[in-house]
Amino acid sequence: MARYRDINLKPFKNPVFVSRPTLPKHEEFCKKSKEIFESEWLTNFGKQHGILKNKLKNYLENRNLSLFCNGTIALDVGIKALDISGEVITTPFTFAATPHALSLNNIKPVFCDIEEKTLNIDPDKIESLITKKTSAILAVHVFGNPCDTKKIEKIAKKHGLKVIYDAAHAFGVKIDNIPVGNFGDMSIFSFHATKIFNTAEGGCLVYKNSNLSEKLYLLKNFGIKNEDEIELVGTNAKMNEIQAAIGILNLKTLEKEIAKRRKLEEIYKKELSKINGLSFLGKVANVKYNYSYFPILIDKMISGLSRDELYSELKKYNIFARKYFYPLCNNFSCYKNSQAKKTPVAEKISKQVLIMPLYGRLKSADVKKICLIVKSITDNAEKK
Ligand code: T4K
Repeated sequence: MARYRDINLKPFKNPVFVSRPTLPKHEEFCKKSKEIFESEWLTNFGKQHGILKNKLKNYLENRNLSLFCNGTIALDVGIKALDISGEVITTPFTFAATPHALSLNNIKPVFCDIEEKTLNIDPDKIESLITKKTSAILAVHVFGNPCDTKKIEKIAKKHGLKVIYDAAHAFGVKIDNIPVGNFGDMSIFSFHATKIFNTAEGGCLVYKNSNLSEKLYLLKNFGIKNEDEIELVGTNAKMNEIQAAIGILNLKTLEKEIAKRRKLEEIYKKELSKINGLSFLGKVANVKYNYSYFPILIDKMISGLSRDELYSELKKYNIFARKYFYPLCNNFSCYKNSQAKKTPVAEKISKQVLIMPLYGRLKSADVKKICLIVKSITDNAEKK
């Protein structure tokens, strides 16, 4: 029943982006930055860095934690610290940073197909990709939906492989009440402006083996052991004091941000649930979600409308949804030999997925209006 096609909806006055950074109160930030200015200490493991590190250890319930200038460098350094080499099995349905961090370490990413239910790497398809050169599995908790850690780690144990989780989207997520970073050998988080918790740019690693602490420190600080000794080839991956200060302030409001997003997701689901050919991701039991993204899937065969058509129509209303993750990593020209055809589920999903705007400052009324616009676009498609 087409009921929405004739509604005259005006475009949003200002662009509605897929995400907007959570920001601390400006006065609070000014106070913090005054403290930093007065200390005349801007980076290289300063006071704010120390405070944030301790707060995050508590929040993530992990005593092994290292801060970084961004999530990509954290992953790069983590791969080096674990001495991973040869081939690593990973997902093609992720941001470019995931396979690039492997390639930049001369490791071949071997792309494994994904599960339709979670959009994460399909554990049942991992074993057939293991060769003599495989040294690790790099799984991604896509959109904050946790991977099947039990199955992945069972396979890893059987074959003597390391497990790294790219938890860039999963800060604040818990599985069976255990913070998501406590699985596998190591997890990376991104604190980019668009993430649920941000330090403008930034990231961290949490890891199982405490013996890695010194190596990680050296790898992220030029390999400098002391003024007389440079022990290894390291980079500059340190988080600075301004980044850390933003993190300290944003951590205070994180749970509120998550709660606001949960409410907005409920509105989206209620309003969009009856559209033919439009579906949402299922939730995994016993998971505390962080509501970092709101993905929808559009099946053109049923809705009469492709994801690309919906994406373009939304733009006319000043709504900038995003096609995460399209193109698939194994369709990038630099990974073309990896044959995306071997990952049919990922191939299909990458053409159907659309991430809708979701952030705490978005108003309920705006989400309702976005839903009305989606309904009118899909109604029009049905009419054709
Ligand atoms: N692993 C995974 C699975 C990842 O998704 C990512 C990053 C990483 C690793 C690497 O972590 P980092 O090295 O980034 O810490 C964005 C983010 O830049 C990227 O962090 C994120 N994933 C990816 C999924 O999304 P773009 O190219 O889409 O960003 P951009 O600039 O188009 O921003 C998206 C929207 O957000 C804009 O339309 C407007 C809004 N925005 C953006 C910024 C930067 C704001 O409102 N304010 C801002 O400051 O990659």
